[in-house]
Amino acid sequence: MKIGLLGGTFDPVHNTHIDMAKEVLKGLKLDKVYLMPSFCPPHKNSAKITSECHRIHMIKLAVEELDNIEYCDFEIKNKLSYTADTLTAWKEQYPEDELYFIIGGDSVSSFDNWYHPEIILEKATLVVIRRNDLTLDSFEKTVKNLTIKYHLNTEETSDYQRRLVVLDTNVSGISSSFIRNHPLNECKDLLPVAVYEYIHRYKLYMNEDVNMAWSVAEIKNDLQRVLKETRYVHTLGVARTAKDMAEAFDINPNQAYLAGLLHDCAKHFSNEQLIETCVKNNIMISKYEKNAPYLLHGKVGAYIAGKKYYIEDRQVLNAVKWHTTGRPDMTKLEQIIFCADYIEPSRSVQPNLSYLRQIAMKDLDLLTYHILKDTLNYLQNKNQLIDSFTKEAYEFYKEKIGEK
Ligand code: DGI
Ligand code: FE
Ligand code: FE
Repeated sequence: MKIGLLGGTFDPVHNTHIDMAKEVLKGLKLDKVYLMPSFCPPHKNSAKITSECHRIHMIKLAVEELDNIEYCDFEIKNKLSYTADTLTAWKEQYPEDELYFIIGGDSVSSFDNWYHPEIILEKATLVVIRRNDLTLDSFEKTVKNLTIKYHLNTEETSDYQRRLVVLDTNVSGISSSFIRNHPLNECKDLLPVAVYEYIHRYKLYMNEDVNMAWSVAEIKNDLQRVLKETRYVHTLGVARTAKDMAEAFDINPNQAYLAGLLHDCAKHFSNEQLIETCVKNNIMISKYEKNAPYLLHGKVGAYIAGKKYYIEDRQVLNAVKWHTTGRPDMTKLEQIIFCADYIEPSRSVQPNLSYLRQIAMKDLDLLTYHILKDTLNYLQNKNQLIDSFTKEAYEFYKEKIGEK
């Protein structure tokens, strides 16, 4: 077997690692390329390194859907920290394997100072990845010096030992430390999707001095990614309508826009996912919600807005939480999101829409009342169980407009 080995700490694994593995696999026609995290002795510097199990898990996620690129535990299992030892042990266990040890162009200058470089070169072909933007004279010089010093062969030959191959590639020059030191949402394009989500879920690399907040533009991008297109268009419609209404009723339009954007941020969750999220995070599920789990997308949406998008504004989170059922005595912001959801421009099937849109900027309580009334009618016709909050909200606003 012709085997490529890509070593490193992988803290975290990122797209450049994957691209390097792909280029070598294809370029040198190897059978496999292994991503092999190095063993870090527990006493050495380990506080700074992310726990081994996270690093391994991320590699497994990154290679999951790739052919012939795999995770390899050889160094970790055998507690090997030096490449020379690793390659020696590998050749003892698998003498038939033809090894290719892969390093980035930036590591080539320090290679001479590695532990027993001559052993490495005896056991494997050294594959040096050159990026297309890296045409440093020093690179050529270092390669030349290594070639002379270790009597390396740079030509294709049947005797693969003591060989160095420079592979010209298009891979980009990102590093793990860049990812560790930047807000995660700026690193999205640098990471396999599953790795990005894993880092987010386990809150890895959450540096105090890194501002983790998402901009409105980033939230929009993310919603566009996760929601179906019609749902995303609806979301933009609610945000815009809520902003206009906020201006009409004299509350903060930015807050309304944000709440509108986020109100259905958990709408793509399945019923099972909604329930699972509630159970895992101690979010109470009422008997109505048990009966119709999609009602939970408000509550779970508020949770996601806080956890994923780092929204801390309680008023915004409550507007998201209550947008489906409503509740008695809502804040103006809650009423606006509840109503904007119903009347935004892409809605078309609800009855009375033109009347509701007419009064939308004039009388918020009247609008709320009509929407609750129409919703109750609709649900009664469909023989659906009605949430007690919806009912109570209706009674509350019926009485409130009666007083006027
Ligand atoms: O998420 P959207 O589709 O934009 O809108 P939404 O969050 O208002 O959800 C709309 C659905 O929720 C609609 O089919 C009516 C339903 N709904 C609202 N209140 C209740 C309800 N369904 C039940 N079973 N009980 C309620 O009290
Ligand atoms: Fe909704
Ligand atoms: Fe909605």
